[in-house]
Amino acid sequence: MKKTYYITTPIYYPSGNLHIGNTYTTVFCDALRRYKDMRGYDTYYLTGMDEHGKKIETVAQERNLHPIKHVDEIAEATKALWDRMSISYDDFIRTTEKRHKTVVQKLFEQLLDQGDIYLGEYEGYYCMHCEAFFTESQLEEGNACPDCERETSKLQEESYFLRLSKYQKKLLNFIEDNPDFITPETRRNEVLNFIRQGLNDLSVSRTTFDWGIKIVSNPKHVVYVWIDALSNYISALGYGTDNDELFQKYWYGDEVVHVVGKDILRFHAIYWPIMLMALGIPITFKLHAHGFYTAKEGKMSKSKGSVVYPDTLIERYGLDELRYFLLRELPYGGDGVFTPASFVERINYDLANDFGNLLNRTVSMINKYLSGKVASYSEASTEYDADLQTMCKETVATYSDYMDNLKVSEAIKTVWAFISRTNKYIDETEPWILGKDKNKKDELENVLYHLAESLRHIGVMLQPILLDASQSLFKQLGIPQALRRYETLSFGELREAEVVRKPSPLFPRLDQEKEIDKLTKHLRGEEEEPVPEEEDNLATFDDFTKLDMRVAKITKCAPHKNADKLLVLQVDLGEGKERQIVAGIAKHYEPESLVGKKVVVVANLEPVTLRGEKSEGMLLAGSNDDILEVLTVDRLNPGDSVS
Ligand code: ME8
Repeated sequence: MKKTYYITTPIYYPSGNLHIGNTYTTVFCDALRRYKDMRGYDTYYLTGMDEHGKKIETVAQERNLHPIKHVDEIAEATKALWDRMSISYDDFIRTTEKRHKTVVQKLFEQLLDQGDIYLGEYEGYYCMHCEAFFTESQLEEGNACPDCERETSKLQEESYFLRLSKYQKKLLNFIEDNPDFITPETRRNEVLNFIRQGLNDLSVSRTTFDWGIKIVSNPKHVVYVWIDALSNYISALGYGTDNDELFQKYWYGDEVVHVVGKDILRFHAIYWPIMLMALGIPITFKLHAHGFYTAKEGKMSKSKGSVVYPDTLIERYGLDELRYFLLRELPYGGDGVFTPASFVERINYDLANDFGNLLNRTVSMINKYLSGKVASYSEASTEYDADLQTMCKETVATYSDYMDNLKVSEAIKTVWAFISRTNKYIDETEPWILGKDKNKKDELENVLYHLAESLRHIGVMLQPILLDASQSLFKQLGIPQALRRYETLSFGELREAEVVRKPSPLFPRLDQEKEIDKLTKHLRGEEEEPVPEEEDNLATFDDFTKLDMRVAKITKCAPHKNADKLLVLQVDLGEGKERQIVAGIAKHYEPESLVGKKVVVVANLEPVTLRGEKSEGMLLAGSNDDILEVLTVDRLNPGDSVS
């Protein structure tokens, strides 16, 4: 029987589009899940959305939508994002689903009946963002929330409480007896210190708003959003229902891992275990809290325009490039910084130069010197061979150890050290010199075999990280399916292979300066700057005819959710399918006033994503110091050409 592995991400708040922070956790869990699959585990990956609470209700109100409409939209967009990112989740739980609500209501009543939850009164300061109460002494200056530094408001209300104090000792003992329950160790110590200061009972219901799960025995209360949210890890498995097979299999299985960011450690390390203890459910999970991605200037902030969204990065640079960066740049236990320069440099140095070039050179040389065929294995004959083989073996062991211990960045670094070693092997063995001497054919075969076999190992180890590149490597080297499996990682397993005639670069090199500049501007929400006009910078007739300008009818138009200056338009170009265009004209037009207008569009511009919205074309407009006017036409029809 296979061992089981159940891994979860936090369920994210649908307060806006997800950024690279949430993306990191999701990709991190995806890589671990794929790794465990490769190691022969029976795996289950859960993610989802945390859709209740005052904060979500407020965001929906601001958008003039019923909360359910708002969360439906974001949940769909999130699933679409995960699909685009090939996230291998098995279930996407939403806390507004009936299957979840029923479980939460049931467990709340159970805790109430048992006396672990009781009715009392709360007086304190409430932070809407964190959905948490604080006492006056806990507040920062200006009555600010100690967690997020936003302003809190004073509240007094009837509330249910969970008896944390009753379980304090038991929890402390549990954490002390299970040194690997919380990782990294620094986080574990934080939790221990916090508990040792003493736990106050936790307010677990709210009466000041509606958007939540009602308490069955007293429906003027809704369940506190964290009690609601934490329960997802078992409600999704069917806990407490007639169909709890998944719960029996995975919760009581071999490994259960909750991955969270450091911001929500306390909820998972204190409230969740205490809820489980009170419910009589064993704490089978391990908790891993990772660090945060920040911008260069510090915390990513919407108002400063430093929040990075994954969409453009994937579209312009590729999924593997983003996965690699995210997983590599955040060290175990630490934080990471996203800057356009570090992102572009990682692509060029690590992916294109070190890794991509190694494959490219190897395939080219096997074609040039051995007519495309990798010869069968012969024993290590030089010290270089021996050294490479030893390092290959050690790399597999270290990589596996790191992955087993959730040290994904460290695992990747280990593989890259081996990539560097393999590149060095080419310099040491100089196959181009061996190729000139007919008597050195055996030696040359041996060298190229060593390169191909090393690359096979690299490809297998990178399968959970680089989804397309690892498969392309196998294809280009002609590695059969059977030898792409982890169990075959032993130097010499590769017998023979036929490489492709023409290697294709795994990662195209980027024009570094240009891309850093482009990305920086994009993140700031600035449109591409026009090329400065110079006197001798005349456009040729050919330049002009390259532009495909057409009439388009605007069918819909709305403000861009993440940028004040932009409007998002749907246009009909007579293509049978509408296109979306993002235009920087929000200061000059009310969105509705444009609907129905026939405008001129450059239809063959390279598509771009502006603040998360795809734009497939450009509107023509004229301007002077006072006005900006979109060019419109009268008698022409959508699709008619303009020249
Ligand atoms: O806290 N760097 O949801 P949330 C890395 N609904 N990871 C980051 C990050 C950053 N800058 N920003 C966010 C909630 N994250 C609750 C969870 S679970 C029962 C309920 C990731 O949308 C990280 O995993 O605020 C963090 O813990 C999570 O997103 C918070 O997501």
